[in-house]
Parts: sequence; structure tokens; C-alpha cells
Amino acid sequence: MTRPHILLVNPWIHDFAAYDLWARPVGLLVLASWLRDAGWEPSFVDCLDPDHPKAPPVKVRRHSHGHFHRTSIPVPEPLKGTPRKFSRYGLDPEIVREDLRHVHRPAAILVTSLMTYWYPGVRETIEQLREAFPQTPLLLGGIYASLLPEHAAAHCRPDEVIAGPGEKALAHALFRHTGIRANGNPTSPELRFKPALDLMRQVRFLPLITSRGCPFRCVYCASARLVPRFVRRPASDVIRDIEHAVGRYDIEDVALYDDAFLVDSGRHALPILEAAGRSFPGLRWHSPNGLHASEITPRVAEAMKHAGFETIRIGLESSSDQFHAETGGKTDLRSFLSALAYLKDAGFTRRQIGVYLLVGLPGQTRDCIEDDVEVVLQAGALPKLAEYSPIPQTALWERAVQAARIPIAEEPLFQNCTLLPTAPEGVDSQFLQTLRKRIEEVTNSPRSA
Ligand code: B12
Repeated sequence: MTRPHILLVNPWIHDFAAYDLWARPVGLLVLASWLRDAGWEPSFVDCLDPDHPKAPPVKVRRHSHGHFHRTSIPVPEPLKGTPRKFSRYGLDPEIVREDLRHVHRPAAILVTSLMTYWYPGVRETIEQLREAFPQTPLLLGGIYASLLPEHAAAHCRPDEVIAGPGEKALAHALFRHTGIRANGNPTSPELRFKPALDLMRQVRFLPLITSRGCPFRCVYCASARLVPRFVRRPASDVIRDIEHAVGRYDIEDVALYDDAFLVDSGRHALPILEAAGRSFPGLRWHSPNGLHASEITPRVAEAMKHAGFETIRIGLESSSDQFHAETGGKTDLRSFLSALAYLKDAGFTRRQIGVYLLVGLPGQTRDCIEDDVEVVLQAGALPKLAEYSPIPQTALWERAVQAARIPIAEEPLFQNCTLLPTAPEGVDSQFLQTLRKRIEEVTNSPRSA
């Protein structure tokens, strides 16, 4: 019997700015593995594909990250007046249209989504898919669909919105829409972590996910809403997957997608990193997503160095202990400073240790932000200002709605971090530019280690 065909689609991004910081649609590719196991034949169209032969070549930076191809498009109505250019990131629509003409008619289409404020790209993608396959059931899932399911149903008009981790709900939904029953176990832990990398045109780096969710409940973050139970893959399986990927693809870089890679490191990250250091000496590791400072011990720092960590990002968010006590307690200043000392002892340089600082939170003053930057600079690391995006369904959401200058609850485009929607007077792009200049001056100075 031939396997039923299912088309998986990674949509365009519409935004002021987007950068391919090891960004791949891991959620969608994880579903592809499961679908394969359940008897389907998945194919994949990536509107962001940096390796499409018809797209202008993208400049790939050191360590396999790079720019997306982009085209200027009009600023959406609600954002009119924002003095910044707006773009569609990814392939030109004609290229995608042409590719869709060559896709064998699928029994169902799955579209993923990421940032809530990227929904216009999702909508455009769905419109194109409807043109190509008007009769085919189309299901929308992913982060935007999970955080704003009603908005997604009304504005993107899929046949169904599926919120949350897709595996379980998808089996039922596919049966309802196609009459095809999936076999296999949709929640098999083995498959929840295994993106079907072979569906990508080129595997430039390994997107690695070793755990889902996070045991912390920070008020500004949606991780626990998106994945209610923190689950981890056995370290030995992670190592086996890396081995497999290294054997099959020409890769030198690993990008971690975990929210809480280092938590309980003795049983998880340490065995992974120590085995990686022994078995894959040339591999470079990157964590564009923040790591937990409190989990960095001297042994963890050593293991990170030995494994080949190159890009470390720590989620400090604020240097104030009061802030941490009030928002989730994932770290405090003392733990952060110890972590930095251990990382430095292990041989990491300032440039390798970026420290995320949240800026634009409701009620956060300029003084607080300046203090945070100084603390990180003094400690010998690289401050990375991360503009706060208010996220529906998080504990901080109601406060953000109250504090916002623009109606973030009515229009997800206003949740875009670039707009600093909840920042108090004075915390604006000019202020951030001044801070970034100061950071550059200090970190570029010859005395900076
Ligand atoms: C990795 C990651 C990144 C990566 C890149 C991600 C990428 N692929 O492009 C990096 C580090 C670059 C990044 C950056 C940012 N991120 Co981010 N990121 C994440 C993270 C940690 C994981 C996403 C992921 O891949 N998960 C793993 C896969 C397996 O899960 P998944 O995609 O959700 O897929 C599952 C389900 O959703 C579902 N599913 C998915 N697709 C489909 C489709 C169908 C049809 C179905 C049925 C189901 C389904 O099934 C999948 C399997 O279970 C999430 C937090 C989280 N836990 O989700 C934040 C998150 C998405 N990021 C967030 C934010 C705020 C940001 C930044 C704005 C931070 C900042 N201020 O700088 C930037 C902006 C990026 C930009 N402008 O370019 C927010 C979202 C905000 C919002 N308003 O929507 C999140 C939710 C974190 C948070 N703070 O709560 N991010």
C-alpha cells in the first residue's frame, strides 16, 4: 500500500528584522519523524530555505548562522507610522508557488508558527497553499497557534488550529480530516526529540533538542505554558543521535534548542557534554537560547569547554535579586557571578559569554537597565540587550497589557519586541543604541579579556 502524503510547511516571517540565528523549524521536523513512523510520507516546503537553488545566495557567517533573504513589503496597517522598514524574510513567493506546483497532491497540510507577531507571514503562506491545494485539509500548530488559538483561527483560517505539543492531538485531527488512521505511538519519547533532518535541503548544522519545557515558572516566559511537563531525553540517546548526524552530514556546529539544558546537569548535560568532548572533538556548540547561570559549576564549565562550546548565552535578565525573587527565582546575582568566574577559569573569553538582559519590561527604569549593563561589563561578559516581547498566557501578561502604550491584546503585531510596547518613557530605541555603543566601546577595548 502506498503511504498517504502529507505536506509540512515552514511559513514566511514578516518583521522589521529577523536573523537566522541557527533557526530551523524543529517542531515541524519532529512531527515529520512521528508521521513517518505512523505510516505517512512527509514532504517539506520551507519558505525560509536559505539553500534553495533559485534564491540569491545568502551570506553565511562564521559557524553556520546567517541572514535570511528578504524583500521589502509595506508595513501592515496597525504599524503604520513606525519609522522602520518592513520585510518578508525568506524565498520570493514565485519560487514557493513554483515549488508547490511540483508537489504531489497531499492528503493533508501542516503549517507551523513561531512568534505571535509573525502571523501575517503565516497568513500569507496559508493563502498560497489554499491556491495550490484548495481542497486539502490544512492544520495550523506551533507557538503562535498555541498562544493565540482564536486569533489564529480567525485571521489565518486553517481548517483547524491545534494548540500545544502536536503529536497526540494530530493523530486524531488527521483522522477526522482525512479518514486516515495513523499507527504508531504519538507520544513515543524516542520521536519527540528527533527532527527529520533529511527533509532539509542542506543540513548546515545540527539543531539539537535534548529536553522539552522548563521546571522554572518565570512570569515573562511561555515555556511552561507551551510544554506543561519538563521531559528529557536519556543522555545516551542524545549522544547516539549526534553520532548519527555527524556520520551522515557534513556538520561542524550544534545549536541547542533546549529551554533548560543545564538543569540537573549531573544527570543530563554533564554526561552529554563529557561524552561529546571525548567522541566529537571538532564540533562547536552554540546555545542561542539562554542557559541557566545557577547550574554552571566548575565541572559544567570545564565540560562545556572540552565539548567545544563556542557561543554561550546566559539568561540573566536582570542583575537585581529582587527581580528574580518576584519573577521565578531562576538565578541571582551571586550565582551569576560564580558562573562567570567558572567559565573564565575554564578558558572562555568575554566575547563568547553573552548575557541576556531583558529590557522594556513594565515599570523597568533606565537606571535599572544601566546598572544591569554595568554589572555584566564589570564581570567580564558581553551584555546582550533582549527587548521584551509581552507573551499571551504568561503570568506577566495582564500587567503588560496595563502598561502597554499600544493595545497588545487586540493586535499581536504590537507584541513585537522591536516596538518596546511596555517600556516606560525614556526606555526607547535611542536609549538602547547609546547602551549598545557603550557595550561595544568596553568590549572592543584592547584591555577587554
Ligand atoms: C529556539 C527558540 C528560539 C531560537 C530560534 C527559533 C527558530 N526556530 O527560529 C532563537 C534563539 C533564535 C530565538 C529567538 C527569539 N525568541 Co525564541 N524561542 C525558542 C524556543 C526556546 C524553542 C522553540 C522550539 O523550536 N521548540 C522546540 C519544538 C520541538 O517545539 P515547537 O516548535 O513548539 O513545536 C511543537 C508544537 O508547537 C507543535 N507544533 C509545531 N508546529 C506545528 C504544526 C502543526 C500543524 C501542529 C498540529 C503542531 C505543531 O508540535 C511540535 C512538537 O511537539 C521557544 C520557547 C519554547 N519552549 O517553545 C522560544 C520563543 C518562541 N521565543 C520567544 C522570543 C520572545 C524570542 C525573541 C523575540 C527573544 C528576544 N527578545 O530577542 C527572539 C526573536 C527572534 C527573531 N526576531 O528572529 C518567545 C515567543 C514570543 C512570542 N511573542 O511569540 C518564546 C515562546 C520564548 C518565551 N520567552 O516564552 N528563539
